[in-house]
Parts: sequence; structure tokens; C-alpha cells
Amino acid sequence: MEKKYNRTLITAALPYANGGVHIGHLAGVYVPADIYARYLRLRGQEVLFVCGSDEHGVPITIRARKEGCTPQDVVDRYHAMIKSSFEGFGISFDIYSRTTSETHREVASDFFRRLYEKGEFVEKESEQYYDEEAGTFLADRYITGECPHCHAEGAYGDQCEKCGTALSPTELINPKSAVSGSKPVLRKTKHWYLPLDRHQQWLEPWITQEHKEWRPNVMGQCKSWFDMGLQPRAVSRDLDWGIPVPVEGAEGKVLYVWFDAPIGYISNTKELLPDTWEKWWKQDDTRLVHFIGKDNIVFHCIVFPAMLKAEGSYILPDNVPANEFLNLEDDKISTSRNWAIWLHEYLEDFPGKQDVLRYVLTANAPETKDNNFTWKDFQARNNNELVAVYGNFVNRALVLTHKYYDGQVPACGELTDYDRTVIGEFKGVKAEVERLIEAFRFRDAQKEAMNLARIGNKYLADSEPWKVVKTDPDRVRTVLYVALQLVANLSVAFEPFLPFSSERLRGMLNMERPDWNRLGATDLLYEGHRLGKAELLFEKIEDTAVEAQLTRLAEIRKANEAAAYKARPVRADIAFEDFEKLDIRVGTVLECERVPKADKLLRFLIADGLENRTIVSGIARHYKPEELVGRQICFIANLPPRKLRGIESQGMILSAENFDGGLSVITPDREVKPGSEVK
Ligand code: B3M
Ligand code: ZN
Repeated sequence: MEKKYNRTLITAALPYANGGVHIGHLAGVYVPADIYARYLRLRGQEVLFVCGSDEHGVPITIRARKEGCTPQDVVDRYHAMIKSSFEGFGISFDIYSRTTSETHREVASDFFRRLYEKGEFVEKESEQYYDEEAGTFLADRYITGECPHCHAEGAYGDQCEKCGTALSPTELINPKSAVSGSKPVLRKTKHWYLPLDRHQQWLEPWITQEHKEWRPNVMGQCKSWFDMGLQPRAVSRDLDWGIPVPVEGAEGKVLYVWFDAPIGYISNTKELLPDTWEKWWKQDDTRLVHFIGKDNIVFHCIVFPAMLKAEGSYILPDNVPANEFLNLEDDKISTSRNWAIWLHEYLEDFPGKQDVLRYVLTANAPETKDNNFTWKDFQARNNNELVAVYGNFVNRALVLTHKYYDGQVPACGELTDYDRTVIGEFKGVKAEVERLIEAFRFRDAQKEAMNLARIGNKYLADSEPWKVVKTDPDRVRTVLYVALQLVANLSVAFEPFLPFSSERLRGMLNMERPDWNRLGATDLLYEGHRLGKAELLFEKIEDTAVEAQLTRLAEIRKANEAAAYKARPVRADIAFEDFEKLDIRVGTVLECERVPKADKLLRFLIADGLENRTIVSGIARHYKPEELVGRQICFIANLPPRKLRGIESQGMILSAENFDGGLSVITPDREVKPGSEVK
């Protein structure tokens, strides 16, 4: 049965305030949510779009400890930064607040207390690691040790990053507290659990039968949780950062971050609308939609609905369109490895080009599977689609109108069959875009919008008004009239996707804010309407801009490799006499040249203080021969001669091998006489 909804409450996952937001977040959550919100508003529906920073949880305390500041300092800094990134990209939240707000503390505490009083929790004692030196229980992330599976050192209490296995802290071999470095001990502690096992009986049919329309990736994850059987989940933690558990006997305990964070959607609504918030959360003619990334599915489809149901007065989500992940240049985006494009950096590097990124991220949206962002594709989509198709069409239509009709919309003459076919095509776009957006298929919806521009370009190319103007001015009037209607339609169709460009385009058209319901109409601009000034809607992105980004990523990759480098362990001891057997000398390079047909080898003639000697060395990839002539090098002088490519090599040149395989010859610090010994 189709429900009758009168308003839509849209939430976007609350980003953790312990780092910036990057293109993965934008593509996965915030751009699709924003497209949806803008679209519904354009259609004249009652919409509320809510988000905010998620400011509790262990990672924030770890970051604070590392930086030597308080958790509040950390979240203050990142909250401001995240908020301004979202504003920069035109993410049209009605409110962007934070979970350290006073309202949130109240709402979350009340929520917990209510479940507690209704007997919706189970209390359980368990044993957990405690740091006696620091006098604190340890979150899983605060305990490190040897991985029981791959035996790597430094595995965390919740996961070994080396082999990826999920762990529990008691599995670690030789556990160590990350707070004091001491050996933690097990201590009894009490926590409150949400008995999800009890909720499975309604959750499972609610999702698998009543919400068959949810995305397959979402449904798949839910089903696998149900198949494993839901387990009680602790909703409190022993931690000093968070919202205190508001019941007696809970000193030193706070709400688990995943308990308070989704309540943030509610508190932010209440903060914005203190008098009417309940209609958004408690009236079943409100449709609730959560936009999230795939790693948050279980919390939004299972845990939060169970909390809402247990509370008893709230509606449940109607859909949870979760996206998969976006990779960057074929590698997983990673905050810790800085493998990301940060929004605040993009805004600095490409000022005024927010829509380009919005466009590319939607075109590559990871809706059904993980997807990849590359700078080359970014450039290609900008240059070949936004500039060559959309911008080009708009520019031709406007410039011709300025040229032939002094910037006024001409009168439409008689339509030909061809005109009617074209109009028919663009009339169809509205229904198609609507169908796709409502099915959360934003990629395809944007493609449809772009189709309008393709239709327009082809229409102008086929009709050639610049040629016909000499022979049939009436025809040109009609062609430009139709083309201008198409341009106006583009500004409407793209409004949810590319709001900045739509606004600029409306300026060029001298047009009011669009009404979605008029999309497809052929009288968006009237005869005689005066256009604004024509400008370029999009600019080409040059190779140099893309290369600068690729260079930056290459540097990050290099730095990561360097950081991952571990020195090779020292070999077994040798006797001193063995060392003395080696005869290492300094020589001066007299000649150096490539060995033909051997791309690794260089032939050296070395002055060694006796007779000159020839040495062949495999360092051709690391030096140009002329760089080395005249330089002093070190070589082993008493190795038996060896033939390499037909050349007798009398010794071995010493070089240091960098972690990345690069070779660097060893040179005495001050010049010495050729033949000097190295000891
Ligand atoms: N902060 C996780 C994340 O950013 C979490 C989302 C909370 S939504 C209530 O991936
Ligand atoms: Zn491991």
C-alpha cells in the first residue's frame, strides 16, 4: 500500500569532527542528499534537510591526545572546517549543528532515560581492560598488541590493520595500553545493552517484506545481519568524552557514540524548530530518508530503527539510500594516508568550480558498486561535457540572440516537423528525470538533464541559423526561440545538480527562480524578453591544473611508501678478520658510458692509483653517464674479475639502495687520492 506523505525529512550522515570531508563523503552522501532536497523543494514540497557534526567517540579523544589538546578543541576546529566546506559546495542543509550542543545533550539523555525507564535495555557486567596506571578503562582502539593471526605488532583491540582481521581486545597477544604503555588488567564493568535480538522479529519483515524497494546493497547487508542473528549491543562506554549516562550508578560512563549520533538528527531538528519539530519525527505523514555511506548501513537500518521503535513515538525511515565507496586514482581513499581530495583544498585550487566537482562526482556516483575518481576523467568530463556540450550550446544560443536580435527573445514562427520532434524529445526529459531522482538514481538523472543540452547542440548544428540567416530570417527566429527555451529548461533541470551554474545561467537569461513543474514548457521565456549578458558558463580545465594535482598525489604516495618502509634487519655477525679481507678503495671516474643493448649497465674507467681499471656497474637507471665523470666513487678492489656483456669488470662500485630501489653511489666526503683505502 502506498503511503500518503505530506513532507520529507532528509538526513545526511553526521561526519566525524576529527578530520575534514573529502570527495568520497561528498559523492557518497552529501551531493545525492542535496540533489534530492533541492529537487523536492523545487517541486514545491515541504522538505527539511538536517545534518551536523558527530563530535563524540574514541577517535576524537585519540586525536586530541596526539595533538596535545582537548577533545573539545579538536571538534571545534573540524566542525568549523566541515561546515564551511559544505557551504562552499552549496549543500543546502536547513541546519548544520553538532552533537556537543546543549539541545543534543538534553535530547539524547532524555531518549536514553526513556528507554531505561521503559525497561528497553538489558544491564550486563563484563570484563574489560583497565589501565591501572592511568586509572581508566580502555576503549578497544586504545589497546595494542600482537595480532593472533598474522603476528604483526601494533594490532588494535578492534582490528589488525596488517591483515584486516576484526579482533576483540582479549585476543591480542601481550596487550599494551596506548594511554600509559602499561600492561592492562581485566576488570568488571557494567553496561546497558539494546537487545537487538528481541527486535529482530519485527525488523526482519519490516525490511525484507515491507521495503523490498531498498537498494540491493542495503538489503543484502541487512539480510546477512538477520541471517547471523542480531545480538544485544552495548550503548554505553567507559570513557570521559561523550554524554554522561543519565542514570544512577553510571559514573564515568557515557553514551556510545553510535547511540547518540543518530539522535543528533532529532536534536538538530529540534534546535531549528523548537516548536514544530515533532511533526517531522512523530507524524506518520512525514517521510524520513537517510542518506549514508555503506559502512553505516547497520546503524541506520537496524540499530536506529530499533531505538526509535523502543522509544515508541517516532516514525521509521522510509528509505536508506546508501552508497558504496569512491576510490581515488584506483586506490582506497584513506584519511590516515592522506589519500584524498579534501574539499577545502579543492575550493582553494579550483575557485568557482564547485559545480564541476558536483557534476563529476554524480556522473561517477558509487550507487551500485565502488567507483573511481581520476583527475583525467575530471578534466575530460569538464572539457568534453560541461564545456563542449552544455556550455557550448548555451553560449551559441545566447550569442546568436544578442547578435541577431539585440538580446531579445524573438517571435516564434511556424514550427517544422523537425522542430516538433525536438520539442517532443525535450518534453520527455522531465518525467524521466523525476522517475530517476525518485528512484535515487542520480547518475542517470543527471545524464538525462545533460541530454537536453545534447538535443540543443544537435538542433543548432542541424538548423545552422548562422547560415540560414542570409536566406531565411523567419526560420532563424523560430530556431533561436526554440533553442532559448531549451536553454531556459536546462537551467531548471540542472538546478538540483549544479545550483551555482543554474543561478549564473538564470542571470544570463535574466530569468526568475525556476519552477520545476514548468520543465519541458516551450514558453519559459516570452517573445520580447530581454536577456542578460552572455558569459561562458564553464571554462576548460588545462593540463597543467590536472598535472599539479597528480604531482601532489604522487608526492603523497611517495611519503606513504617512505613511512611504510622498514629497515632491513641487520645480518648475522661476522668475524673482524672477515671484514679485513675486503679491500675497498676510492677511485676517480675517468670515463663512463652506457653498455650497448644493456639498459642497466654502465662501463667505467676508474683511476685507482695503480693502473686504471674497468668496472661494469648496474646503475644506468639511476645516473646519466656524464653526471659521474670526474666524481670519486668507492669500489671493492679484490673481487675476482667477471665478464658482463663481454666486458671484463674488475671490481664492484658501492652504492646505497634507497627504500624505493633507487641507487646512490658512495662518495668520500672530501676528495682523496685515487687508490685510498676505505676502512
Ligand atoms: N559519524 C560515521 C561516519 O562518518 C558517523 C555517521 C554518524 S550518522 C548518525 O562514517
Ligand atoms: Zn593480523
